[in-house]
Amino acid sequence: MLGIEYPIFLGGMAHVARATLVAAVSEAGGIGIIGSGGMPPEVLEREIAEVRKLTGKPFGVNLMLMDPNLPEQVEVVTRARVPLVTTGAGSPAKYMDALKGAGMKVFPVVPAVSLAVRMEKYGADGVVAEGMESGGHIGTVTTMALVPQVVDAVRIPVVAAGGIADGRGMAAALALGAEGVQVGTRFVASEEAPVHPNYKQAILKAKERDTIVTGRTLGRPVRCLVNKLTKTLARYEAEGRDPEEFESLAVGGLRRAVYDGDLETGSLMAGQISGLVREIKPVREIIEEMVRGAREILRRGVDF
Ligand code: TUI
Repeated sequence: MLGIEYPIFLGGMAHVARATLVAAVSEAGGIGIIGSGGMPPEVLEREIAEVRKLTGKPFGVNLMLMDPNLPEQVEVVTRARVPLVTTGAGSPAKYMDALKGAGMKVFPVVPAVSLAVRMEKYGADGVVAEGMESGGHIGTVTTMALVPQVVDAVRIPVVAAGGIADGRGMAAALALGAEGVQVGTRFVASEEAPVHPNYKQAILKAKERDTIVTGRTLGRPVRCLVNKLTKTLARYEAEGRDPEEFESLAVGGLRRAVYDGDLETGSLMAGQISGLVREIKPVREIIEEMVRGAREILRRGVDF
């Protein structure tokens, strides 16, 4: 459907999934996806042009549906006719006809079965079923439970996301009925990710219990590596403080993490699979190891 070699999506991570990383993933046979969250429309237009300069292979754009610039961003991707659009943090129903009308494949990211079913009705070409192990804005269901239930509920292809960082994770996702995987955290710790070294090192250092979800009480749950910021945010929530106090600390957190490498007051968004990530590697190596590992497991089978 997408003309790619391997069914591996780059998570459309705001500030992280920029042209260099996106092109590297597409060049290596997966599909890079620009994270347009927080991007002014003219910057998004430049990023799309930059990706096209770096690779002739298919790529995508993720639309973060809470972005204040969303209508203009939709115009940009529609005009550019990017091959793939994924969406996150809301329902893209309003934009579906415009996106489909421009001939693009649309894969909404969904944290629940009911949303997947709705998206199929609106004409989605596939869905990314994202479990709560993921970094960033999440739902409440784990990948292991969500993926097979979404697979049973829709007829369009399902891509599994959340907790996948190697060939074992990919094989497991395929065993659950997914046709592909979306990977975020593993690619943050890649050579090509335009991310401050402190952020990458923090992922390498993290163990499986070193993430926390904050913002649930405010209806906007976000998973990050535990640090001074998340500890304060969690305390504010427990104390039932004014949401504006929470917001004033959280705002700009991802920028501080990605660009400044601020380990104390940055939002180091990352998934629970961070504990598995021990080395910064080139994107091509990450993808080749993932594909080789998954194929080996699935060919060999498992004795029991
Ligand atoms: O969107 C993500 N992950 C993200 S977005 C993001 S930017 C951000 N920064 C600070 C605060 C909040 C966001 C960081 N990480 N993943 C896909 C995803 N989509 N997860 C959950 C959802 C979702 C939630 C509700 C999708 C649809 C939805 O629908 C509600 C409705 O309208 O029915």
